Amino acid sequence: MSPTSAKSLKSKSGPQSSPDLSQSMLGSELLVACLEREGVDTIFAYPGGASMEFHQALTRSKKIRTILPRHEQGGVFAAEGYARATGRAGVCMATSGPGATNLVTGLADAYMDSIPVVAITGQVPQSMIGKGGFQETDFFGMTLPIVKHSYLVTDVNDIPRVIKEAFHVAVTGRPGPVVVDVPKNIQQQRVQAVFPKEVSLRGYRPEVQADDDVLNEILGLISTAERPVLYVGGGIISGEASEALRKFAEATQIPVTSTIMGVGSFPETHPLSLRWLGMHGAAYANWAVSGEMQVTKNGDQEVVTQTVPGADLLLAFGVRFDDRVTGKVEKFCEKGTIVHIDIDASEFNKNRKVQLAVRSDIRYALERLNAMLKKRPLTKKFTAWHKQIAHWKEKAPLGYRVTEEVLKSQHMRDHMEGCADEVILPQMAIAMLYELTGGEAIITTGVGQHQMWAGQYYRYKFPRQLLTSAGLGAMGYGYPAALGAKVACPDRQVVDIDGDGSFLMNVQELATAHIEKIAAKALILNNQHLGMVVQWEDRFYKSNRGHTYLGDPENMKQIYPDYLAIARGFNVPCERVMFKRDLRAAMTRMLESKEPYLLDVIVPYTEHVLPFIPAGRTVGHMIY
Ligand SMILES: Cc1ncc(C[n+]2csc(CCOP(=O)(O)OP(=O)(O)O)c2C)c(N)n1
Ligand SMILES: [Mg+2]
Repeated sequence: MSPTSAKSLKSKSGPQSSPDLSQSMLGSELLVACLEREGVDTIFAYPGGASMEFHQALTRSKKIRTILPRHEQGGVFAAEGYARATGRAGVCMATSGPGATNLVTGLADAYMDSIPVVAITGQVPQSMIGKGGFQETDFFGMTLPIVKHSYLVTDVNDIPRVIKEAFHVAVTGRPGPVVVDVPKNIQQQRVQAVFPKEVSLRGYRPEVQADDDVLNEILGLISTAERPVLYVGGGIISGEASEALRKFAEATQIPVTSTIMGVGSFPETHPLSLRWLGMHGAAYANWAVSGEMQVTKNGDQEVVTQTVPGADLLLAFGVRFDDRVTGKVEKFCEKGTIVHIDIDASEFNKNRKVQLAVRSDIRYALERLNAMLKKRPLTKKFTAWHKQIAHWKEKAPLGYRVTEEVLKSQHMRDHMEGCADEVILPQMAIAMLYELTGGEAIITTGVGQHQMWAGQYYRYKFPRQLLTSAGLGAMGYGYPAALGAKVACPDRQVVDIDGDGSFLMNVQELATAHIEKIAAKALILNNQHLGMVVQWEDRFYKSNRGHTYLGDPENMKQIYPDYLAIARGFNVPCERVMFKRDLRAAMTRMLESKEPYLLDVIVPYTEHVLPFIPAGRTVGHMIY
């Protein structure tokens, strides 16, 4: 068998052909062949000295579309967007050193939100490792706390096994990011390809199923409960358990609240939906879980007492009791029995002690529960509980209005030219987007107030519809994630609802969108501020502005930066809207565009996201 160099491959079968697997190949070609075998159709890859061998091999792949992001962080966020939209592993690649370190935020994000990502990085040649050579960083070591698993490939023959394992680990059990670091000399070595058929990882058994006894116990708890609530999270989505959850909720008539990660796992338009809970969640969801509370003072001491009881049974499925959900954790569903089902036992009793912890694949558990309920239907209807919840929904619906603060704001003086009734509130713009897209769009977000409003004023009907950096809260996530989602789902409308601060953090990805013809839209709710930090300044720091203004202090009347000019530079169409009367037509043009599109909506910065439970406080402290 004659060795096949990249050059001879090119001359034999043209630049687009795959390497012939019957012949020996380069390590780099072998890795690309392995990716093809995993069904990878897209990779977000930025080249450099230590990874250009891979890029050379990628130019010859017929199956993989290589997208060049304009920053590695854009690439890993796009891979995450792809993964969140599909459930398949998102794949990104970077060179050693700065290329790899630029991936770190995205890996941390994928780790926090349990998103399957495979990140392939070039590394300096093995002979240079540990010598502090040009662009050497210990990427394996650096990322250890933020990956599900990682590999430093030290033998070219290991590539097929490593890649197969990497994808298996990323998507099975509790999903997460996997790093594969490959020294350059290994990419350049010749090898005879041998592909393993199966993966066998000692000690890794991601498939776990609850036994019937414990599931029966759960049904027993439901039958004796008066006020049960389902608290569901991202595990329902990654576990493909939405359909089973809907059947279970309908069979038991138990109301459902979700975490932000769980948004869409249960249709928010369903009568049993309590929307999402936590710091900025629906008041009625928080009350349903923890009860209504009153805070009184006893000298210096605060006393929190429950005035109306909340859930007496909390079914926590595929969640992790994040502090943004629980607030002061001792008061979270203080008086209820908690059943926690999760695939990852390390979450049990980590943040909140529970009465019953069950390790299981959530879809299996729900389907089994549904089968049991079919045989022995529940007779209870929880009528009084539903009445109480209806009362709470009436007492504190989500809502917004033009307040005195808005009318007196700098925004009004500088931009609105006395047209007070033409002001666009950020919530309004999102509600309009919901209407104009029929609630069908895939939404991504940045991080901040706009993110919370995107959660509140768009209603999500299906899983993988809201793609947001929840656990890490990484600004700059929105637009690159939208690109990844749009590449994965080209027939869907994909809109990034973004903040002016967040959007600017990965603004360079407008180039990727234009050059790669990815028609993801960006709706910027431009308040010229780091709005969420401003909100905290207003509430806790007497409105003293600590570097939260993003505009030009010497010319506050001007909108800064000028996204119209920026977008022009990228050849991306862009419009700016300041007055309500222009919003609908502009948004329609954005949605109808077949190209990437930017809509810069100028909104006041004075709005606060409500409801609001300050960090570490209780439902009794909720402002709504
Ligand atoms: C990378 C990063 N840096 C800083 C923060 C802290 N932070 C959270 S929200 C926020 C303000 C975001 O501003 P913008 O994107 O304009 O959204 P807005 O709140 O105004 O809607 C900041 C600075 C963060 N979450 N991520
Ligand atoms: Mg802002």
